[in-house]
Amino acid sequence: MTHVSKLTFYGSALLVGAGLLGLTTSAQASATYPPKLQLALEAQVGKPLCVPQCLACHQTNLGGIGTLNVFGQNLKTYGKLMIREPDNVGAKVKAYFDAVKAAEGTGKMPNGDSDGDGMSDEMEIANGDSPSVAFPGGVSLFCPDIKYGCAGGRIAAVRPPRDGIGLLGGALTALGLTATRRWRRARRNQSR
Ligand SMILES: [Ca+2]
Repeated sequence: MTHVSKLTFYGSALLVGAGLLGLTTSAQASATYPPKLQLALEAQVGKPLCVPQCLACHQTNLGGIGTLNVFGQNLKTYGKLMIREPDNVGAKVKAYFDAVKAAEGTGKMPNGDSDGDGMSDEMEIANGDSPSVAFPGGVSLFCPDIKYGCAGGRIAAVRPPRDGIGLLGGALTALGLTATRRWRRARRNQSR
């Protein structure tokens, strides 16, 4: 690899790595939501729960705008739960389930069964199942990260994508920064 192409390669690695780290950071920007959601749902179902991941309300663990799953969309539509208001998660989650109870027997939305599989969101969450993925696909899907790390000997097949992207971003950024330092040192030595 020539000197110039080396610089281009390491520079690209730095940019891509920083970009991926930015992506990870933006996904984790709502890191306060999961524990707040855990408390709100525990109050709702009356039993201890895991800390739900972004998948609880989003289509992937990257989260982000425009990626709500059906349960997340129902929390937004009927509970008025919005982005960047973690302090209101408890009240908004309660508002959703209150709206579900108020609509019972009326045939009006919300019916409290986001994925339409006949089992209520509340019951699925209490069982650790996803309220967004119809039975049997959503069984034990509510806390996939927890299952990956410590599920009594059961290990999930793949690591959640957010971790992979974070590691890749960190590695590429480190590679780019190391190369930049080497290049500066080499230039300093040349100019002496
Ligand atoms: Ca359901």
